[in-house]
Amino acid sequence: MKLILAIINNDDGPIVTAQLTKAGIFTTKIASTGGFLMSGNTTFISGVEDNKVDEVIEIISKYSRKRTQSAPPEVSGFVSAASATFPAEILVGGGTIFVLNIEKFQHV
Ligand code: 2BA
Repeated sequence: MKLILAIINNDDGPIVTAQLTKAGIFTTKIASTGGFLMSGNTTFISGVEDNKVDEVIEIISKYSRKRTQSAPPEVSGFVSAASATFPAEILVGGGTIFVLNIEKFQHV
């Protein structure tokens, strides 16, 4: 069994939730904040059988769009100090997905 943690854009949260549920995947959504842009994103937690991992990744990939986001002034300042060629528009997403082994799962 695996634990999937997936961080996606808030705007894609509802469609990803709907599609995971439609596919019979149990999931928990957590409101999270990106450390770099300091803006809200959505983190999904799903415990799934090994043979479901690829399907979950496929759904998240399909419904999480890449988008550019303007860096807020504090990040732009850091960015331009770090490198003159770094854009103030930052490419975010689609999804950032981690797959972890589950040692034990109990639903009591
Ligand atoms: P944020 O940390 O707000 O990052 C937003 C976007 O800013 C990132 O998009 C990436 O394009 C850029 N970025 C992040 N950290 C950077 C840095 N130190 N220097 C330059 N650019 C940086 P994504 O890579 O698509 O990440 C979207 C969100 O996923 C992140 O929001 C964060 O909440 C999460 N994330 C991404 N990679 C992660 C990781 N290795 N561990 C934990 N969370 C991660």
